[in-house]
Amino acid sequence: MNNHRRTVLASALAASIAIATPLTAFAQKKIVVGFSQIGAESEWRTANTNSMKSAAAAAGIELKFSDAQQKQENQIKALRSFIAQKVDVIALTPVVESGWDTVLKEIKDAKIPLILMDRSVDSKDTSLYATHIGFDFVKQGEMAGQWLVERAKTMKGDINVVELQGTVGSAPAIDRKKGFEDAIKGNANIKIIRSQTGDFTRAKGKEVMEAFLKAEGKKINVLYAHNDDMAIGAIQAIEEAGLKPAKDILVISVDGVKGAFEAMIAGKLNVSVECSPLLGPLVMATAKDIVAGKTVARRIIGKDGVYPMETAAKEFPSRQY
Ligand code: GYE
Repeated sequence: MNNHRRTVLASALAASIAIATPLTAFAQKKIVVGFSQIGAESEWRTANTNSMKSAAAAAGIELKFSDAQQKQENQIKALRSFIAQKVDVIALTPVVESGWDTVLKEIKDAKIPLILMDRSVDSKDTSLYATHIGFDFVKQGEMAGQWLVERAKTMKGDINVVELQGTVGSAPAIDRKKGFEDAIKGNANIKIIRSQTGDFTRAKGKEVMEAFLKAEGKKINVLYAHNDDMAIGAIQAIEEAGLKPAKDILVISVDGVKGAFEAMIAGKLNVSVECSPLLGPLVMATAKDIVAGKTVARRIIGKDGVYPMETAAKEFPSRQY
């Protein structure tokens, strides 16, 4: 390129910048949200991640997504990197409830608004986050327990329950356990004879159910799983042990994912308590409100409900996740 052409191009470029600058100055800056997700342990989690990503795209928000592979330390690292990048809003789904105070204080000091999504923290200082968009996990456990209390009216003798807990120390595992126990409390014949974590995964749910079956065999009347994936894994273990899930052993779980509806339609799962993972649109709308300086609700509760197997076929076509 000769010198003359270079000069012409350079001045054309300068002119276009001069024209472009005042225009873009009025255009709205894209909101950047840093999102620390737990991982991909369940069908629920995958639906939740997809909901966050598609809602961000639809809202014109840039989402910085970080997968913690179930480790709190990875989440803390991701949060610190969001602070360093000066994102506009941080969204966090804390894998466990405890141990967040220090990093949440760092986020607050950096003046970055924080949205807790799905799971909660046990921090006493609620000023550390702008809002918690999540669920009443105790209520979900109660709904599961109430279903069993009703069903128990048609059963005789002791009702022995085995429980597959979610991730140790996580809000849904702690609260779904408590809610279920509260609901069955007045029924002396309903007993939880074994309770262990299955990490919210199919593989671990199957493995732990195999151990339960080995130890307790035909004494088991009911399985209560804190999520559908563990229930689906356990159903396989029940079948491999030559027993009929939902008949020889009643199966109760939480989430309401497609896999659970399929299992209910196949007559292998008795009931699933819904906990909708489709929080993305709500999170993005809230992030926009926060950036716009609007006051947002401190607590927003997602959709829940109870779906017994009898309703599954009718409901299935309209399920969104
Ligand atoms: O029930 C389970 C997932 O935190 C509500 O996490 C969520 C739970 C959900 O892995 O399937």
